[in-house]
Amino acid sequence: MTDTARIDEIVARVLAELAGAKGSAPAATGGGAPSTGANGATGTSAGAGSVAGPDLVIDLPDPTEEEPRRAIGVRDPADPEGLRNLCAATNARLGVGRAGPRPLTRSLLLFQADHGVTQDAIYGEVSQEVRDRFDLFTVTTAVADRGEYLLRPDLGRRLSEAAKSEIAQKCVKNPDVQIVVGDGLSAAAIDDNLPDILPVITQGLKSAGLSLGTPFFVENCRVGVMNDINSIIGAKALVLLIGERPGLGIADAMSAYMGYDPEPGKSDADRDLICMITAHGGTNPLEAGAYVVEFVQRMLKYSASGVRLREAAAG
Ligand code: B12
Repeated sequence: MTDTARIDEIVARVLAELAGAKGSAPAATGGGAPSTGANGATGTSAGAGSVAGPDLVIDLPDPTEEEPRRAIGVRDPADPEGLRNLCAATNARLGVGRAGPRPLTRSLLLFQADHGVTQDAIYGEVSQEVRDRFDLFTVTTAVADRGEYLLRPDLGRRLSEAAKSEIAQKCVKNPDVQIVVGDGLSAAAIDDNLPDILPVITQGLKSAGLSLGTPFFVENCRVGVMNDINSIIGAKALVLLIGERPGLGIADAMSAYMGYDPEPGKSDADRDLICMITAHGGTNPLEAGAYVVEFVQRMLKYSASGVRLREAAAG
């Protein structure tokens, strides 16, 4: 028997067993997180076709779905209920079990799938549709490309020369509040949350009688760019909506970094932030928008942010 014939025979036998186990030829399950998709593999060999039909799909469950993600992998735990309660109390990877000294295949697949989602978030681009929906024009920092962005945070804190002149030309000067959107470390954070949070912030600030600057989008953006921006705009307060470093499980969290009168030389001690803005287990973006409005009003009331705001508010 040739090698190919033997391999076909083995494949045919495995497929027959699988088809038998599932009752009939299984269909792709699909579903799950869009950025990971289903982990399907299609059986196409002549042997497969002859045993279970050419449409047979061997499909593993999507490890990022809630049920497999939360499944307990420890075999015969001494205290099953205790372990269940412990695992239910956190998103951390507890009770995953092991196969000898190694992780279970499903733990490894979940880790790899989650890692894939973070890579998509970090290397992805904020959709043009979202930028257009809010009339955001795009400027860049002094970073040349995404690779440099990751290696040189200092360049992500400075506007490019072209950005400076575009902002100077297009933006209203000296508003009460300037809103800026930046990709930061997660494009998904902006795509998923901006449509909910931005209208709440804009409406809330306007209802409070505050004047708003011209919002825009900064590509390859770091938090510190707030200083460069405001040295052109001269707003009383600046709000930067930016993608946070993605975690292994939640990759679309946004932060709102806020500063009173940002200017070159100011640091994170002069800023405040609301973090983990996401509909996937963080602060819902609609609710977070309301916090931002409240916080900005506080900054304006005390003419301060960061540590100084704490001191001023404490009297
Ligand atoms: C990475 C990180 C750090 C790094 C930042 C270094 C770096 N180059 O990235 C290090 C380890 C230094 C750090 C330190 C601190 N951090 Co931190 N950090 C984070 C983390 C995990 C991600 C931030 C991120 O993605 N930013 C977006 C990217 C695009 O910004 P960036 O320009 O690359 O980096 C800037 C910001 O990350 C900023 N930053 C980081 N932490 C903090 C905290 C505060 C209060 C401010 C104003 C700014 C700030 O500093 C960087 C340089 O400007 C978040 C968790 C989260 N869910 O966001 C916590 C988080 C932002 N950090 C937090 C805290 C409390 C701190 C510290 C005050 C801890 C301490 N007691 O010392 C210090 C303050 C540091 C500072 N910059 O003054 C809290 C803030 C809580 C809040 N709402 O006020 C968070 C949300 C974690 C948490 N859940 O508790 N942090």
